Amino acid sequence: MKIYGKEIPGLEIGIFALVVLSLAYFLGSRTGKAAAVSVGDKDIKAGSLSYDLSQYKVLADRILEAVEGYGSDEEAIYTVFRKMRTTSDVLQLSKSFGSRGAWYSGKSSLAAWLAGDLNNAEIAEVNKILASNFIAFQF
Ligand SMILES: [Ca+2]
Repeated sequence: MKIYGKEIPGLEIGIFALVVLSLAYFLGSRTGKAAAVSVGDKDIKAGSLSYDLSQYKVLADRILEAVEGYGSDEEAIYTVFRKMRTTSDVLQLSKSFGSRGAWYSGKSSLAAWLAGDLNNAEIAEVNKILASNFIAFQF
């Protein structure tokens, strides 16, 4: 490849690699979000819900408050997940959360928000809380 008449060896390969990596990252994050949005709404069992439907909306609001904007409030997130008693509770929380976010953050599912805002140790803590409540679902 020539830039301003000078031959730059390896630049084409470098640019090609960058394009491929960017594309892979973009597609990977997109498919990940798409999969997270559709997790198990059909698997919600009305008889296994621990709270009124309105309560899941309140809890979903708390999680959005905890993740939106700079940083995140992990304790608030853990507190919500400590209230989960069944897999259906978690799936209903995710359904009530839906796809949320302001124009500057973009709309995402609950799972995508957690994946984007929490580090691996914090995700592990959420999963530990779920497991300790005998919930098989993991983020
Ligand atoms: Ca955040």
